[in-house]
Amino acid sequence: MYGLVNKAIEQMVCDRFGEETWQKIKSKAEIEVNAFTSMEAYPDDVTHRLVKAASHVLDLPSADIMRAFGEFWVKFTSEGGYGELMEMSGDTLPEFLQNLDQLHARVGVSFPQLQPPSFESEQIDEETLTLDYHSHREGLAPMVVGLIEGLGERFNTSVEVTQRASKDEGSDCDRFEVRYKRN
Ligand code: 1MF
Repeated sequence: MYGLVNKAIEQMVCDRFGEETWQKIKSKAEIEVNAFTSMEAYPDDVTHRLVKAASHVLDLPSADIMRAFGEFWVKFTSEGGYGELMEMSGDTLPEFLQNLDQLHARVGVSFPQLQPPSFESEQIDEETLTLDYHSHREGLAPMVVGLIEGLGERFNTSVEVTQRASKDEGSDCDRFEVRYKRN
């Protein structure tokens, strides 16, 4: 994934636990580089190693870290140079989710090494939608829960996310049910 993702992990850890903890995590993950470069594509393994090492050092389940990271990513990108991209992608939670593929298509024009996921949402009733998440990558479903929660905060909307199908359990994609209400 692009270094931007690893930089966001670094930022989240440093904000919450400080620089020293980040150094521990980096060393545990056997990361040799001093600093990640946003626009360089790194092997996915680097990101996975960071999450695993953080789980070990912080004594938290990997899924909790990925979920917190998803939430953090929404703020990080909105405030860190991608605010316009985020604003273009919708004014409400359901609208934003509808436009996610378009958002990734925009990023992919400039950054061809992007391997964008694909999201398909279906409105069930006024307060419920389902979201199918297709990715080239494995094991990121907990991050998607956090991303939806982060979008809930962005749009002042309470969300309750339940995973309804899982690629780990043989489904062709992960599926989430999202119950939401604007505050
Ligand atoms: O392939 C990638 O490197 C990649 C990186 C980040 C693909 C997708 C994403 C974003 N996505 C991460 C989790 C899913 C990964 C997967 O299943 O394969 C989160 C998508 C998302 C969901 C809900 C709300 C907002 C979301 O993201 C908004 C977004 C997405 C991408 C970027 C910014 C905001 C982005 C911008 C520039 C990038 C990389 C990603 O690369 C750079 C950065 C700086 C200079 C040059 C290139």
